[in-house]
Amino acid sequence: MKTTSNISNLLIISIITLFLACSTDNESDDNTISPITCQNPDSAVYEEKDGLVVVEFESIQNHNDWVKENSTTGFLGTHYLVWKGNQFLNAPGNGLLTYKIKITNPGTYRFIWRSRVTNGTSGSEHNDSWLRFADASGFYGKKGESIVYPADTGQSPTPNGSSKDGWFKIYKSGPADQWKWQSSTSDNDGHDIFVEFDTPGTYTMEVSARSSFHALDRFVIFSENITQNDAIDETIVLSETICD
Ligand SMILES: [Ca+2]
Repeated sequence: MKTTSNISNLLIISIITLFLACSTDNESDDNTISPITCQNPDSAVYEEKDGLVVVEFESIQNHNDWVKENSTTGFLGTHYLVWKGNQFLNAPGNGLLTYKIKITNPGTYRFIWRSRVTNGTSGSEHNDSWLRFADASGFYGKKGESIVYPADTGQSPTPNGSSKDGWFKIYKSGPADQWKWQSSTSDNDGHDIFVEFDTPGTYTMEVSARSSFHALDRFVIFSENITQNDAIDETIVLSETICD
């Protein structure tokens, strides 16, 4: 009996601990929501709400050799992530960041990140990283009527410049010393990035290192009923995290 009782107590304590770990209300007075710490870092999921996903890059628990910094001013949230390792100009998948996104409103969404160059004065160096949505129904670049698909997915055409294994090289243009909302693919022919989610479910967004000193601050994924200006509004409420 005593052993059974001890086991019961342990079970209850475990359940309460799990409940607290997953249900803590971290919303503060401003627009930020502190990231929930899931016992299994891979179980954190960002929830789409009303066609919008807004995530601080630094909110991920496992940032896999990206440096979490706050020394370059003008970032949003508490930090940004910057890659200071080797460059992987034609080798996506290194320094992998994985963000799980729970979609409840299927449809076509646009993707934009806020990033900047943190080394030197050239706006066209240290200005890109890799992006992939491998399990989405569609992932492509669009400029007017022109559509490009990531390489090695059996689709064509593919973008100018680097693309490999379903990954797009995503770059920003403009001055080096400014944070900017821009995600373009196809060199010298910038196409905007779109993702299609045909059914409700949890999808995986992956980012990996390409150019050193490219810093990632925040990303948004937004449906066609939301304007870009509304999506990138810096006072917008961040997506909630759950431990799935
Ligand atoms: Ca940030």
